[in-house]
Formats: sequence, structure tokens, C-alpha cells
Amino acid sequence: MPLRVLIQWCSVAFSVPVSLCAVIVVDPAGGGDEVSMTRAVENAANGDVIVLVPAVYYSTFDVIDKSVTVRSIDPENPLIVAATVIDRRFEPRSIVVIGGGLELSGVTVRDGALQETRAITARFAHLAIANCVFQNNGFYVEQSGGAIYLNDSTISLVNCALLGNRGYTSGSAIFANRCHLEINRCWFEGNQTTFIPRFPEEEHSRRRTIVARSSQIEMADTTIIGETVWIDGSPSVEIERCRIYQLAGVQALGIGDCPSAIVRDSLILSIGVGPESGTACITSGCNLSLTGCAIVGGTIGVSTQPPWILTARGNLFYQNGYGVIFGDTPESGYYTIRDNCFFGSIWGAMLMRYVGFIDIPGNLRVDPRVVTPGSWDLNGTPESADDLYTPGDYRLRPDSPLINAGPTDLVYGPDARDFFGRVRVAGGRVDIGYHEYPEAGDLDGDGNLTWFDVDPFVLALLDPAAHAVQFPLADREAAGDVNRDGRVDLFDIPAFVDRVSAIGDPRP
Ligand SMILES: [Ca+2]
Ligand SMILES: [Ca+2]
Ligand SMILES: [Ca+2]
Repeated sequence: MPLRVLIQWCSVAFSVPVSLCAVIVVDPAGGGDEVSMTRAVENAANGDVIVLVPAVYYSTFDVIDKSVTVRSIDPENPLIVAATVIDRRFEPRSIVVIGGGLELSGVTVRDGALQETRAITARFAHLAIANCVFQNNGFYVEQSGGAIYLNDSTISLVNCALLGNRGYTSGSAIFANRCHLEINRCWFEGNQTTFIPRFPEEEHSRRRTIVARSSQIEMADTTIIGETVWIDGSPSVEIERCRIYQLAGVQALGIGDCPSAIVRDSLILSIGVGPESGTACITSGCNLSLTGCAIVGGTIGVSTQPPWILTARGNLFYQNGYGVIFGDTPESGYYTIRDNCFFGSIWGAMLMRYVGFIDIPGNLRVDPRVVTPGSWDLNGTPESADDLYTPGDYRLRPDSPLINAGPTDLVYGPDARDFFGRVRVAGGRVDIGYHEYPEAGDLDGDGNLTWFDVDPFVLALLDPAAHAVQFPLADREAAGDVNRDGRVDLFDIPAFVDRVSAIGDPRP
């Protein structure tokens, strides 16, 4: 391999004069420019790129007041990511970034939990992390940040997996304070707090996967399975197309004291148990807007604490054990709750601690006809502490009353997508819930049936694989079953011809 090759390109992000950037290859076996990752990173100049050959690196490094890139030889290749490992089992220190920045891509950082070490600690820093795996790291104090701890920093986390990390209370995966977080296409699972509660209320309030405080957070297309996502005091919160699936804590999503929190096209699901412990979403002192979500399970769908401002439009509130919205009195907050579907909770719409149950007009109370309903097992006892919710599949069936039943006054751009990444407004009107059911025959996936769907329909019948590649936004199974017999086959042709003949042919 070449020694310290000067390269013609540099990361624009670092704004470093081009000729000063170097690529430094680290190979513990001696085949590169350096054998020590620690020395390579710590001696690197601003803007240098450190390339790790596949190996297990039992060391760590600091990045202080400079910006460097550390990456594997092929960050997009999962086999290379799995084979390029920063293993923390022998050294009780995390990767430390103070000032400047770190671009980390295509590596696995693991086993810090054995030395009570998180993967990354950053202050006054910029982190760009892509295609990385953080596994089995951990830190056991308050504000843990079991995998990543951030203060006064920015982070972009793209296509990363955070698995089996440990914290004491706040943030078994991430703790961030006064930060800007962008989290896209990531997967969090098996991250756990080790805190042992002294009484049940502590159990609810402290089991958290991600804690973001006084931060701006944008999170999209991300799955979080495990404990609560907790965001408080944050000036701007945007969550879209996320699956927040809580197993053990009080709530799936907790948002407090945020002037603007927008959650849309997401699945918020709690299998939580207990009278107040199983809440899908909790909000207080917050301006929370929920649109096009499925809020499922939990003893309560959304629990509010005064003062609260809640806008809920076009959501499916489903199987929320005892009630959809819980609060003190209707007057303790401001709310706009319309065009939602409430179904499958024992007591109905809104439960107010001091008032009892009240109705909220302007919402549907119908069986949403989802693909597979979830189910509550009350365990044969009257109390709720031992109830258990088994999740289902909340996509709509073709005969669902929620299809084309969503709000008519909301404006959607052409790029708006449902939870599954497909066109958000299909068939001329948005659906209620996180799933947009396609219009029959819309095999190019643009949301409408037109004559431009003829060729895609033929392709969907003849070559499903080619159709999937060419029209990734189309839902072949649902849109192609034009005669609604549960299959996509030649018997769908007459129904397709009938439907498409009924509209004009705009093609030249
Ligand atoms: Ca629709
Ligand atoms: Ca179409
Ligand atoms: Ca069919």
C-alpha cells in the first residue's frame, strides 16, 4: 500500500486546503502507513482521512480541536463493517471528540460495557456517523449515554445500528444536551437501562433509550425498539416515519416543554402495563402535533400533563387499553383533535381525571379493519398491572373505512410519504393512520390511477421482480389486486380495464 498518499480531494465539510489532506492507512499487521490506530488519529492533521483495514482494534483515540475522518475500506459493505471493529473490552476509555469534528463511517464499535465505557463522548464537536454499528457499550451513571454522549454538539447519524448498549438511567443508547441531532434510517434495539427502581413510579420515569434535552432533533425512517424516547426542553422536534416501539418503560415517546414538536406518519406502540405505566405517548408543557400516526397499545394513547397543547389530525388511536387521551380537565389544555379514528379502548375517547369520560366530536369510532389486530391479554385478573399487549399489523385492509377518510384541509407536498415510504395522498384524499392504501390499479405508485399505469400493470403481472425495481413506490400486492380477490393475477385484467377505461386517456 502507498505511504501517506496526498490526495486531490478533501472533505468539503472541513474546509481544508486541498493539498494538505492525507489518507493514512492503518493496518495492525504492518501492511499500511501505520500499525496503531491511536497514533494515526492523534498525529493526523486537520482534514486527514484515516482508513482502517479490516481488523480488531483494541484501542481508542481522541480528536481534540481538529477534524478527521476515520473509516473502513468499504463503509457501505456490511461484511467490511462487521470485520472492522474497535473493541473496547480492554481499555476503559471511549472515543473522545472535543472541538472540531469526527466523520466515522463503516466501523463497528463494541464491548465498551465490559469496561463501563460508552463508544463516543463529544463536547463542542461535530459528528457525522454513517453505516456504523454500536454494540454492547455502556456507562453507568446518571445521564449515561450508553453508546453516545453529547454536549453542545451536532450529530448526523445515518444508517447506523445501536444494539444492546447499557446505561444507568438516561439514555441507554444516546444522551444529548444542547445539541442538534439528525437521525436517519437507524435501528435501535436491545438498549437497556440497569437502574433498579425502589418503587413502581421510578420504573416508568427512568427507562430511556434516547434522551435529548434542550436540543433540536430531527428523526426519520428510524426504528426504536426498547425503552422510552424522551425529549424535553427542546426548541424543535420533528419525527417522521419512525417506529417507536416500547417494551418495558412507561411510554414509547415522551415529549415535555417543547415549543414545537411535530410527529407524523409514525407508529407509536406501547405494550406497557399498569394503570398509568403503559402510555404510548406522554406530553406536558408542550405544543405537540400528531398527524397521520398509529398510536397503539398502552393503557392510554396520549397522556397529558398541564399545561398542554395537542393537535391530533388523521391518526389511528387503536387498542389503547383504557382511553385515548388522558388528562386532568379539558380546560387544562388546548386541543384540536379531529379526523382521527378511536377504536378498541375500553372506555372510549377522553378520560379526564377530575371530570370523567368526555366525547370528542369530529372523529370516527369504527373498526379500522387493519391487517392483523393486536390483542390484550388481561391475564384473568381485574387489575391492569399484569395485562399484556401483543402487537399486530396496522396496515389497512382494502375495505377499511379509514381509506380516504383523513383531514381534507391539510396540505401535502408531492414528496409526502406514509410510514412505508409510499405516496402519502393516494386516491385523491389522505387516509387515517400511518398507512396510505393505494388506489386500485396504481402500479406506477404515483398515488393515482391513470393511463400511465397500463404498462406498469402489465409488467406487474408478467415480471414482479422487474416491476419492483422499476416502480419502487408502487405497492404491487395491494394496487395490483384490482378485483380484490386477494391475489394479483390474470383475473385482475378485466377489472383493471374497466377502471382505466372509465377515465380519459391523456397520453399523446
Ligand atoms: Ca387515500
Ligand atoms: Ca398511477
Ligand atoms: Ca386479484
